[in-house]
Order: sequence, then C-alpha cells, then structure tokens
Amino acid sequence: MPKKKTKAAQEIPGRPGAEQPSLAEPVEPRDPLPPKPDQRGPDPFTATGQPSGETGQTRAQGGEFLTTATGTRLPDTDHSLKAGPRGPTLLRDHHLREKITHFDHERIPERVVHARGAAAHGVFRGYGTAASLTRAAFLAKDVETPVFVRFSTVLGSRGSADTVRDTRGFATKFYTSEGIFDLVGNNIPVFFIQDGIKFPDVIHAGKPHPDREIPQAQSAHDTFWDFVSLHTEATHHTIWNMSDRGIPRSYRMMEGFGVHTFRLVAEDGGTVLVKFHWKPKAGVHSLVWEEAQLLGGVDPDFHRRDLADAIEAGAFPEWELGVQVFPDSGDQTYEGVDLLDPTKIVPEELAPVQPIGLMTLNANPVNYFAETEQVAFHVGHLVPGIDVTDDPLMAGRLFSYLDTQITRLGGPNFDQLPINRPHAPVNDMLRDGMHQTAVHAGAAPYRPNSLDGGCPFHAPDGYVEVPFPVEAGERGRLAPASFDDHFTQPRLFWLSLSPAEREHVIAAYTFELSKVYEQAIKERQLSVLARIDPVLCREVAAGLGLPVPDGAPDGDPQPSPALSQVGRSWPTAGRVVGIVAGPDPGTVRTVRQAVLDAGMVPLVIAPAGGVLPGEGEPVAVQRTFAAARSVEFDAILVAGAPAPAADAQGARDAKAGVSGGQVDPRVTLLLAEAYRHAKPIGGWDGAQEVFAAAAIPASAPGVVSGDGADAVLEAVTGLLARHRVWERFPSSLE
Ligand code: HDE
Repeated sequence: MPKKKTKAAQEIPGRPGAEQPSLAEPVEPRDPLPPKPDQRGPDPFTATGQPSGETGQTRAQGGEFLTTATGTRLPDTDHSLKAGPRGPTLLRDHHLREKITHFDHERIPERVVHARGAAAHGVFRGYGTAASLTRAAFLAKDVETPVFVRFSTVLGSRGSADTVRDTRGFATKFYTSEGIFDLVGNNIPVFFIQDGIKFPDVIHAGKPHPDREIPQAQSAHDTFWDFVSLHTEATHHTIWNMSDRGIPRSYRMMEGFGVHTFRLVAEDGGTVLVKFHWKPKAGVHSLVWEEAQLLGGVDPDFHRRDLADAIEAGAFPEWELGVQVFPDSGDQTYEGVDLLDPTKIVPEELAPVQPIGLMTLNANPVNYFAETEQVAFHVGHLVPGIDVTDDPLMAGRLFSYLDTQITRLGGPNFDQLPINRPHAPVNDMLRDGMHQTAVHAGAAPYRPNSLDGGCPFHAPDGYVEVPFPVEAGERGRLAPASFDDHFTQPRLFWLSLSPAEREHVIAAYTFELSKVYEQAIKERQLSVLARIDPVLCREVAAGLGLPVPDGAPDGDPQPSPALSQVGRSWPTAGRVVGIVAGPDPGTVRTVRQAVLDAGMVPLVIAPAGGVLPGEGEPVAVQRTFAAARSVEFDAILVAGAPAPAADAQGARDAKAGVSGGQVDPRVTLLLAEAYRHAKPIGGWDGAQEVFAAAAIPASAPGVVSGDGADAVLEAVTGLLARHRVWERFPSSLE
C-alpha cells in the first residue's frame, strides 16, 4: 500500500511520482501509475485535428506486464538469450535486438538554437479589447484557447545550465478554433540582426569556438565579441543581454516580445500595425550575476524546476498579452521609428501596451520528449486576422522554422505529432512521407477533382495575405537608410536604467570582455561603448585596464522609464522563502503556514533531514544545512538561533573552518550570501546573534528583527514585493 502523504509533503512540490513508493520492490502486477495531478499531456486530437476521445491513460503505455514493441508479453528482460549461463549470447534474441536497437536511436538532433528549454500547458482568455482590430477568433471576448508555452535559452546545448547570461525564448502555441497561431518571441524586444541572412553569422559567433567547443552557453568569448563589435546593428540587443534582462530570476518573471511588427486585419478589412508584448503578473525580475553563476553549479535546472514547482504548488504563472498599436499609414514608421527594423523598440510612453488577453499556465507536461522536445513552432503558423510585415528578419524566419523541423523531427509530418496537432479540422492534401500517422481516405488529393466530390473546397473566410502596396525599386541586396542608426536606442536603454541597473551593465561588459583574449576586440568594443555612453565606456575601460577611446554618443534620446525593472511593487505569490529552524518548532510551524497562506513557497532548513523534533503536527525539513544554498530562496527567515549541526566539521564540507563556533558555518554562509544579493532577511528569538555571526548589521536596510514571527514575516513580504533591497547596492553613479 502506498503511504498516505503528510500534509507538509503534499504542499512542497518536486516529488517524482503520483504515489509514494513502497520500501520493498513491488510484486503485485498493476497498471502503470497515472500522471501527477499537476500534469497534463497534449489535448486529445487526431493527426487531422479532430477530437480523438483518447485519454491520457490510453495514449500512454498500459497493461500490467512487460511486452515487446508489438505487444507480446515477456517474462524476463534482465538476461539476454545465451547458450548456457556463460554464453555466448545468441543472435536470435529478438528482444535483446529490439531493446538495444531502439535505445541506439533514442536521440534526435537538438534545436540548432534554443536547444535548452522548459514548457507548460495553459489557457489563454481573450478580453475582447482587440475585437475592433482583428478578426482572429481567439482574441474575441472570453474565448478560451489552450496554449503550450516553451521557454528557452538561445546558445546552450540541451544539457546546459539555465541561468547563463543569454536571451530567453518565449514561444507560445495557441490551439485556436481557426488553426494554430504560434507567437515565437523572446524576452528581449529587439534582435541582433536586421536581416534573416545574418542569422547563421550571429549564431556561429555566439556558439562555442569550433576548435575546442568552449565556452558552453555563453557570450563571454572572442568570437561573439568579435562579431558584435564589427556588426554594430547588434549593439542594442547586446546591451539588453548585458543588463539584468540577460539573467532572469524565473521564466515566470520575464516579459515576452513578438519583436517584429505584425499587421492585424479586422472583420471589415481595416488594418493596423502592432507589436506583441507579454507582461508577467509577477513583475519582471532578475538574478544578480553571482547568484546566476552559483546556480549554474548548485542547480543548473533552476528555471526549469522553478516553473514546474510553481505550477505544481498551484501558483500558476500569468501574463497579459498586450499590443502597441500603430496606424497602418503606408510608410510603416511610428514617431520616427522604422517599424520594419527589428533592432528598434517603440517606447511604451509613446505607444502604451493595451492588454488584449490573459494567459495562465496551469499544467506541467507529462513527458518532456513528447511535448517539450517535439513541439515545433513556426512563425508561419498564422490565423485569419494576423499577418506578418516585410521585416527582412521575419522573412528569414518564415523559411527557417519549417525547414529546421525536417531535420530535427525526421520528416515533413511533424505537425501530426500529438503536441503539434491543431484543434481545427485539417484537409491539406499533403500526403505520405516519413512517419505519416493519418490514414487518409479518398482517391483525389488534388484540386480540382470530381472523384472526391470536389473536396476540399477553397474557404471563402480563409486566411488572406493582406494586399499591401510594394515599393517599386531596383532589385539588389539592400537595406533602407533608417537601418543605419545603431546607437540611439542602446543609449535610450542605458539612460532608462536606475543607477544600480547601470552598475550591473558595466559589470557585465567588464566580465565578458575580460574573458576575451584578443586586445583588438576589446578595444573595438570599447569604441562601440563610447557611442552609447561616456560613463559606461570609461568604467568598462578602467576594468579592462585599457585607455578610453575617442567617440561620443550622437544625442540624448528621451529615456523610457518602463524599461527599468526597479521602483515598482509586485505580487509575491510563488516566491520561495527559506526558514532556518531554531530551537522552537512551534514558531517554524506557524510561520511556515503563514508563508503558505500568503501564496508563497516555504522551505524549512534544519540541521538534519526528516521532521523537526518536538510536539504537535510534524514539520517536514526540506533542506538540511548541508544541502541548502542561499540562491534558491527569495528571502530568508531565521526562527531563533539554531545550534551548529553535528556535521559542521570543517574537514567534512570544507567551507567551515570554524567548528565549535556558536553558529553553524553553513547558516552563516547562507545569510551572508542572501545579504550580499540584497535579499530580505528576517528573524526573531535570538536571530540577531546569527546575523552578527554573518557580519550583517542589524540596522542594515532590509534586515528585520523583532519578537514576533508574524510582524517579521509581514515586513519581509513587503520587502519582497520590490524583489530586492535595492538600497544595499550603493552606486557610484547616483
Ligand atoms: Fe528563431 N529559430 N530564428 N528567433 N527562435 C528557432 O526553430 C531563426 C529569431 C525563437 O521553443 C529554430 O524550431 C532564424 C527571433 C525561439 O522550440 C530555427 C532567425 C526570435 C525559438 C530558428 C531567427 C526568435 C526559436 C531552431 C533570423 C524572437 C525556440 C529550432 C531570421 C522574436 C522555439 C526551431 C522553441 C527557434 C531560426 C530569429 C525566437 C532554426 C533563421 C528574432 C523562441 O528555425
């Protein structure tokens, strides 16, 4: 019998199975376990987009007993077929051959970019506010559309760390009643290049060096900086990467951007130009660089785990979809910004983001490979009412996304994979090919025909590419003159940041360029920085020990306060609070419950695993002093002064060196790091002694101590709403 879960165990996400396992290996045959309650597979549709009636259970493998791939039951999979116990193994062993052969072919090529990702299912509900702009059915009021969202890093391989400095992908598949709409965006609103033909160049430069294949998943190396310092249209995207946007705290706390300008078509044929924005309800927050680096080792899956844990805990991440709307006036510019240039934003102060719907991610995938890996996004998956523009970057993408799946997913029928199936009937006359899973009927997959009654017919209300006048001109490998301005908007971004954020940008450029071997590349990039801002250039040059080059910005664009992540308050639901257990388990129990009641995730940290000693309902320990690290918590509460744990031996964990002290050295490190990373810290019942051991001044900003856990938690929650205690980052730039 599976054990009944304790209440505490149920509330802390991350358990691997739907049932707790028995201690001994089970011996009673039974059907496979169902998915966990937080998990959901692709919706049940056939390869041709019609409801299939399948359930998760009938789609997964069933039956009590082991079988071959063709359903023949097997009594033994532990021994190959041999002539006698010492062999030789016999070639006629079909089961051995089938098992090994399948295993040999389990891997498919990873994505050439965005290989590392995590995904979730959810639902999108239209507000109806876009109804006058577009005829897209899924944007009508209160229409609910299933979605599948995949977040990713760009440069790293499939097994690389989540918290590297990089752009993040934010790709959403809307399974609308009119076919699939894929909004394949990033967490940065501009791109490195203005023309799709440069994509292989920027990616070859960013990927590891071709000789040693290092460094993995990062831009801090010669080829990247060589390229971007020469190819200055990358300057805007690069400064976003060097800002805190390059190291998000969580996928749940990222904005998303469609980047390109799209054209919306209304019922009456009227058009507007728009840019899509996803706005996270939890706010836009980032890690600090040291946290990101530590997490690369402590928890390389940090973002993947964070997303899955939040959904399992019921803290469903939400984003509003919004649009900036521009008149489709013919010149495709707005307030001097060329809307076809994907290296430019339109500041929100000039064109506010108008909310058009809400997305809630409410289920984790059942199977990573079948869903997150096999999902195939394509910017050409459009629905009536949404069209692309002539942005030359988009043109490259419209070609690429279809093409790449053929290598990655092994043929042209990838749209038939369960996660890619539309929720609208498919009658495409595409036939055969590798991995065809539909069983087409009829004799005439061509048009016109009379043999199949003329079916399929042209749809009168179908997707129409909006007629749009094309500028006449000479054929050539050309770009408009407006694409030549590479520095105004990077400066706009810089000027929009708070002093603390600017310090981070300086530190990031300095770190990355310090990793570059060739001095010429560093000097060239300093010349680029001189065009952005003299202070930025001077500070980075100082860090590199190089002279400040000549060069100055062209002017002072109006800052866009909306670009700064500092200065606002946000909901704290889903935030992770570490509670260091002191001698009294009672207060830990109470404060833990209060954290849960506030919609946050408490993790109890204690000297040893199991449950806290003491009377009353047991309090489960989620992290031992040996296993906890500050980087997984948004805030830390110290419930009294815990005695050093029995394993606080310098020789055992090499970070102590102070055995015999009053405070466990792992707790001291935990607090010192949290303090350094400007996280709220609170404590009671003698916690001040612990703060002192960690050299944390009791009067420092964001350090709360008091007699009652309730008051301390309230104060810490208030601080968390601002994400960090920014006052703890003194800036020389104020
Ligand atoms: Fe992509 N991009 N991209 N990209 N992209 C891919 O498609 C490409 C660009 C983005 O989670 C690939 O299925 C070209 C901009 C995301 O599965 C590939 C160009 C933006 C994802 C490809 C761009 C993106 C991809 C690799 C320049 C933000 C991950 C695997 C013309 C607006 C989707 C795949 C997922 C994936 C090509 C530029 C976002 C090779 C040629 C700009 C989020 O087709």
